[in-house]
Amino acid sequence: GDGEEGIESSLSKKLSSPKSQKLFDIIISKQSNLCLSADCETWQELISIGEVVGSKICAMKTHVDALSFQDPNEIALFKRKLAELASEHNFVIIEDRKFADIGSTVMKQLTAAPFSISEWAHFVTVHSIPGPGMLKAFKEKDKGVILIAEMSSVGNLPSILPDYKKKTLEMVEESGNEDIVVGFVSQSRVGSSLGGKGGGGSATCFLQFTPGVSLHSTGDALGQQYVTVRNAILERDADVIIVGRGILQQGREKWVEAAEQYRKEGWEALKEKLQL
Ligand code: 5FU
Repeated sequence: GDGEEGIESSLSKKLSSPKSQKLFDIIISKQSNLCLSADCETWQELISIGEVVGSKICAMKTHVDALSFQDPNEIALFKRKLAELASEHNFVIIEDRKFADIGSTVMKQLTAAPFSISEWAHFVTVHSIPGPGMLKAFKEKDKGVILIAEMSSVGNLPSILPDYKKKTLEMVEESGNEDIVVGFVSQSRVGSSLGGKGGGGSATCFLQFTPGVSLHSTGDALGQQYVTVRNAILERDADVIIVGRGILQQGREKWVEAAEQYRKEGWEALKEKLQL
Protein backbone atom coordinates (compact mmCIF):
# COMPACT_ATOMS: atom_id res chain seq x y z
CA GLY A 1 0.00 0.00 0.00
CA ASP A 2 0.90 3.67 -0.16
CA GLY A 3 -0.23 6.28 2.34
CA GLU A 4 -1.21 4.66 5.58
CA GLU A 5 1.51 2.08 6.20
CA GLY A 6 4.16 4.50 5.05
CA ILE A 7 2.87 7.19 7.34
CA GLU A 8 2.67 4.96 10.38
CA SER A 9 6.09 3.42 9.97
CA SER A 10 7.62 6.87 9.44
CA LEU A 11 6.76 7.78 13.03
CA SER A 12 9.99 7.26 14.94
CA LYS A 13 8.30 7.80 18.32
CA LYS A 14 6.09 5.42 20.22
CA LEU A 15 2.72 6.59 21.47
CA SER A 16 1.98 6.08 25.15
CA SER A 17 -0.91 3.64 24.87
CA PRO A 18 -3.12 1.59 22.54
CA LYS A 19 -5.76 4.26 23.17
CA SER A 20 -3.64 7.09 21.76
CA GLN A 21 -2.55 4.81 18.94
CA LYS A 22 -6.21 4.21 18.10
CA LEU A 23 -6.85 7.94 17.82
CA PHE A 24 -3.69 8.40 15.77
CA ASP A 25 -4.86 5.67 13.37
CA ILE A 26 -8.17 7.51 12.96
CA ILE A 27 -6.29 10.76 12.27
CA ILE A 28 -4.30 9.09 9.50
CA SER A 29 -7.17 7.20 7.94
CA LYS A 30 -9.59 10.16 7.95
CA GLN A 31 -6.85 12.70 7.21
CA SER A 32 -8.19 14.77 10.06
CA ASN A 33 -6.70 16.01 13.32
CA LEU A 34 -9.77 18.14 13.96
CA CYS A 35 -11.67 17.69 17.22
CA LEU A 36 -15.03 19.44 17.14
CA SER A 37 -15.90 21.04 20.45
CA ALA A 38 -19.65 20.48 20.20
CA ASP A 39 -20.70 23.23 22.59
CA CYS A 40 -24.30 23.32 21.41
CA GLU A 41 -27.24 24.51 23.46
CA THR A 42 -29.35 21.42 23.02
CA TRP A 43 -28.56 17.75 22.60
CA GLN A 44 -30.56 17.66 19.39
CA GLU A 45 -28.32 20.31 17.85
CA LEU A 46 -25.23 18.38 18.93
CA ILE A 47 -26.52 15.24 17.21
CA SER A 48 -27.32 17.28 14.06
CA ILE A 49 -23.85 18.74 13.80
CA GLY A 50 -22.35 15.31 14.44
CA GLU A 51 -24.34 13.91 11.50
CA VAL A 52 -23.22 16.75 9.24
CA VAL A 53 -19.50 16.94 10.09
CA GLY A 54 -18.86 13.42 11.44
CA SER A 55 -16.80 12.39 8.43
CA LYS A 56 -14.45 15.38 8.86
CA ILE A 57 -13.42 14.94 12.49
CA CYS A 58 -11.22 12.55 14.45
CA ALA A 59 -12.91 13.37 17.74
CA MET A 60 -15.91 15.13 19.22
CA LYS A 61 -15.60 16.90 22.55
CA THR A 62 -18.68 17.30 24.73
CA HIS A 63 -19.70 19.14 27.89
CA VAL A 64 -22.64 16.94 28.76
CA ASP A 65 -23.57 19.01 31.82
CA ALA A 66 -23.85 22.15 29.68
CA LEU A 67 -26.49 20.71 27.33
CA SER A 68 -30.15 21.23 28.00
CA PHE A 69 -32.34 18.16 28.39
CA GLN A 70 -36.08 18.17 29.11
CA ASP A 71 -36.11 14.84 30.97
CA PRO A 72 -34.01 11.73 31.68
CA ASN A 73 -35.43 9.90 28.66
CA GLU A 74 -33.80 12.51 26.44
CA ILE A 75 -30.45 11.88 28.12
CA ALA A 76 -30.74 8.16 27.41
CA LEU A 77 -31.63 8.86 23.78
CA PHE A 78 -28.75 11.33 23.47
CA LYS A 79 -26.21 8.82 24.78
CA ARG A 80 -27.43 6.16 22.36
CA LYS A 81 -27.43 8.45 19.33
CA LEU A 82 -24.00 9.85 20.15
CA ALA A 83 -22.50 6.37 20.47
CA GLU A 84 -24.09 5.38 17.14
CA LEU A 85 -22.66 8.47 15.44
CA ALA A 86 -19.17 7.80 16.80
CA SER A 87 -19.15 4.25 15.53
CA GLU A 88 -20.73 5.12 12.18
CA HIS A 89 -18.23 7.92 11.48
CA ASN A 90 -15.28 6.44 13.37
CA PHE A 91 -14.50 9.24 15.79
CA VAL A 92 -13.59 9.31 19.47
CA ILE A 93 -15.84 10.92 22.08
CA ILE A 94 -14.07 13.12 24.63
CA GLU A 95 -16.13 14.32 27.59
CA ASP A 96 -14.48 17.54 28.76
CA ARG A 97 -15.56 17.12 32.38
CA LYS A 98 -12.24 18.34 33.81
CA PHE A 99 -12.45 16.02 36.81
CA ALA A 100 -10.58 17.55 39.75
CA ASP A 101 -11.24 15.62 42.96
CA ILE A 102 -10.10 12.66 45.05
CA GLY A 103 -10.36 9.25 43.42
CA SER A 104 -13.40 8.13 45.37
CA THR A 105 -15.44 11.18 44.33
CA VAL A 106 -14.20 11.11 40.76
CA MET A 107 -15.33 7.49 40.48
CA LYS A 108 -18.89 8.52 41.41
CA GLN A 109 -18.86 11.50 39.05
CA LEU A 110 -17.69 9.24 36.26
CA THR A 111 -20.37 6.61 36.72
CA ALA A 112 -23.43 8.22 38.36
CA ALA A 113 -26.74 8.52 36.53
CA PRO A 114 -28.17 10.26 34.65
CA PHE A 115 -25.05 11.17 32.67
CA SER A 116 -23.14 7.91 33.30
CA ILE A 117 -20.13 9.36 31.50
CA SER A 118 -18.12 6.14 31.67
CA GLU A 119 -20.73 4.37 29.51
CA TRP A 120 -20.25 6.48 26.40
CA ALA A 121 -17.10 8.63 26.60
CA HIS A 122 -13.89 7.08 25.26
CA PHE A 123 -11.65 9.76 26.78
CA VAL A 124 -12.21 12.27 29.58
CA THR A 125 -10.32 15.41 30.60
CA VAL A 126 -8.85 15.54 34.08
CA HIS A 127 -7.00 18.18 36.12
CA SER A 128 -3.68 17.09 37.62
CA ILE A 129 -4.37 19.08 40.82
CA PRO A 130 -5.54 16.12 43.01
CA GLY A 131 -2.44 13.99 42.34
CA PRO A 132 -1.97 10.49 40.93
CA GLY A 133 -4.36 8.47 43.16
CA MET A 134 -7.43 9.52 41.23
CA LEU A 135 -5.96 8.14 37.99
CA LYS A 136 -6.79 4.65 39.30
CA ALA A 137 -10.50 5.44 38.97
CA PHE A 138 -10.12 6.03 35.25
CA LYS A 139 -7.97 2.97 34.87
CA GLU A 140 -10.62 0.80 36.52
CA LYS A 141 -13.23 2.07 34.09
CA ASP A 142 -10.81 1.74 31.16
CA LYS A 143 -11.17 5.42 30.19
CA GLY A 144 -8.47 7.27 28.30
CA VAL A 145 -7.29 10.28 30.30
CA ILE A 146 -6.34 13.65 28.86
CA LEU A 147 -4.65 15.67 31.58
CA ILE A 148 -4.84 19.46 31.60
CA ALA A 149 -1.28 20.77 31.54
CA GLU A 150 -2.01 24.33 30.37
CA MET A 151 -5.16 26.23 29.50
CA SER A 152 -5.95 28.74 26.77
CA SER A 153 -7.56 31.40 28.92
CA VAL A 154 -5.95 34.65 30.09
CA GLY A 155 -4.14 34.26 33.41
CA ASN A 156 -4.81 30.55 33.87
CA LEU A 157 -2.72 29.25 36.76
CA PRO A 158 -1.36 26.09 35.09
CA SER A 159 0.36 28.28 32.48
CA ILE A 160 1.69 30.74 35.06
CA LEU A 161 2.90 28.44 37.82
CA PRO A 162 6.49 27.33 37.35
CA ASP A 163 6.82 23.57 36.83
CA TYR A 164 3.05 22.89 36.70
CA LYS A 165 3.39 21.31 33.25
CA LYS A 166 6.54 19.41 34.18
CA LYS A 167 4.99 18.10 37.42
CA THR A 168 1.90 17.01 35.51
CA LEU A 169 4.07 14.90 33.20
CA GLU A 170 6.12 13.51 36.11
CA MET A 171 2.92 12.50 37.88
CA VAL A 172 2.00 10.28 34.96
CA GLU A 173 5.46 8.77 34.56
CA GLU A 174 6.18 8.24 38.24
CA SER A 175 2.82 6.60 38.92
CA GLY A 176 3.17 4.32 35.89
CA ASN A 177 -0.02 5.53 34.24
CA GLU A 178 1.31 6.02 30.70
CA ASP A 179 -1.04 3.33 29.46
CA ILE A 180 -4.23 5.25 30.23
CA VAL A 181 -2.99 8.81 29.73
CA VAL A 182 -3.43 9.43 26.03
CA GLY A 183 -2.22 12.99 26.14
CA PHE A 184 -2.45 16.51 27.47
CA VAL A 185 -4.57 19.57 26.89
CA SER A 186 -1.82 22.09 26.41
CA GLN A 187 -0.60 25.16 24.59
CA SER A 188 2.95 23.77 24.25
CA ARG A 189 4.69 20.40 24.25
CA VAL A 190 4.60 18.21 27.33
CA GLY A 191 7.49 15.75 27.16
CA SER A 192 8.63 14.38 23.87
CA SER A 193 7.15 15.52 20.56
CA LEU A 194 5.58 13.29 17.95
CA GLY A 195 7.25 15.45 15.36
CA GLY A 196 10.87 16.20 14.60
CA LYS A 197 11.60 18.59 17.44
CA GLY A 198 12.57 17.71 21.00
CA GLY A 199 13.01 14.46 22.89
CA GLY A 200 14.93 11.32 22.01
CA GLY A 201 14.06 9.13 19.06
CA SER A 202 12.78 6.21 21.10
CA ALA A 203 10.93 8.23 23.74
CA THR A 204 7.32 7.47 24.55
CA CYS A 205 5.16 10.38 23.61
CA PHE A 206 1.69 11.67 24.30
CA LEU A 207 -0.79 13.40 22.05
CA GLN A 208 -1.17 17.16 22.45
CA PHE A 209 -4.71 18.52 22.29
CA THR A 210 -4.82 22.27 21.81
CA PRO A 211 -8.00 24.34 22.27
CA GLY A 212 -8.23 28.08 21.64
CA VAL A 213 -8.07 27.73 17.85
CA SER A 214 -9.97 29.98 15.46
CA LEU A 215 -9.52 31.38 11.97
CA HIS A 216 -12.03 34.15 12.63
CA SER A 217 -11.31 35.64 16.04
CA THR A 218 -8.53 36.39 18.52
CA GLY A 219 -10.55 35.90 21.69
CA ASP A 220 -13.84 36.39 23.49
CA ALA A 221 -15.09 38.66 26.27
CA LEU A 222 -14.58 36.02 28.97
CA GLY A 223 -10.86 35.34 28.66
CA GLN A 224 -10.60 32.86 25.82
CA GLN A 225 -7.56 33.42 23.57
CA TYR A 226 -7.24 32.06 20.03
CA VAL A 227 -4.40 31.20 17.70
CA THR A 228 -4.69 30.05 14.09
CA VAL A 229 -4.65 26.43 13.00
CA ARG A 230 -1.10 26.66 11.63
CA ASN A 231 0.15 28.47 14.69
CA ALA A 232 -1.39 25.82 17.00
CA ILE A 233 0.19 22.93 15.09
CA LEU A 234 3.49 24.32 13.82
CA GLU A 235 4.43 26.79 16.58
CA ARG A 236 2.71 25.26 19.61
CA ASP A 237 3.14 21.65 18.52
CA ALA A 238 -0.52 20.57 18.69
CA ASP A 239 -1.31 17.12 17.32
CA VAL A 240 -5.08 17.57 17.63
CA ILE A 241 -6.78 20.96 17.29
CA ILE A 242 -9.96 21.61 19.25
CA VAL A 243 -12.38 23.99 17.54
CA GLY A 244 -15.79 25.07 18.82
CA ARG A 245 -17.21 28.47 17.90
CA GLY A 246 -14.89 28.78 14.89
CA ILE A 247 -17.16 26.19 13.29
CA LEU A 248 -20.43 26.48 15.24
CA GLN A 249 -20.81 30.22 14.82
CA GLN A 250 -20.64 29.98 11.05
CA GLY A 251 -24.25 28.83 11.21
CA ARG A 252 -25.91 25.54 10.37
CA GLU A 253 -25.75 25.94 6.60
CA LYS A 254 -21.98 26.53 6.76
CA TRP A 255 -21.05 23.83 9.29
CA VAL A 256 -19.70 21.44 6.66
CA GLU A 257 -17.77 24.08 4.78
CA ALA A 258 -16.21 25.42 7.99
CA ALA A 259 -15.33 21.95 9.31
CA GLU A 260 -13.72 21.13 5.95
CA GLN A 261 -11.62 24.30 6.11
CA TYR A 262 -10.29 23.45 9.59
CA ARG A 263 -9.79 19.78 8.65
CA LYS A 264 -7.81 20.64 5.53
CA GLU A 265 -5.62 23.30 7.15
CA GLY A 266 -5.07 21.09 10.18
CA TRP A 267 -4.13 18.04 8.14
CA GLU A 268 -1.75 20.01 5.87
CA ALA A 269 -0.01 21.52 8.91
CA LEU A 270 0.23 18.12 10.65
CA LYS A 271 1.80 16.54 7.56
CA GLU A 272 4.27 19.41 7.44
CA LYS A 273 5.11 19.06 11.14
CA LEU A 274 5.54 15.29 11.08
CA GLN A 275 7.23 15.42 7.68
CA LEU A 276 4.81 12.83 6.31
F1 5FU B 1 -8.85 23.07 28.78
C1 5FU B 1 -9.44 23.92 27.96
C2 5FU B 1 -8.79 25.13 27.63
O1 5FU B 1 -7.67 25.41 28.07
N1 5FU B 1 -9.41 25.96 26.78
C3 5FU B 1 -10.64 25.67 26.23
O2 5FU B 1 -11.16 26.46 25.46
C4 5FU B 1 -10.64 23.62 27.41
N2 5FU B 1 -11.25 24.48 26.54
C5 5FU B 1 -12.54 24.06 25.97
O3 5FU B 1 -12.42 24.06 24.55
C6 5FU B 1 -13.70 24.95 26.32
O4 5FU B 1 -14.37 24.45 27.46
C7 5FU B 1 -14.57 24.85 25.07
O5 5FU B 1 -15.41 23.71 25.15
C8 5FU B 1 -13.59 24.60 23.94
C9 5FU B 1 -13.19 25.83 23.15
O6 5FU B 1 -14.31 26.36 22.50
P1 5FU B 1 -14.18 27.57 21.46
O7 5FU B 1 -15.60 27.87 21.09
O8 5FU B 1 -13.36 27.07 20.30
O9 5FU B 1 -13.54 28.72 22.18
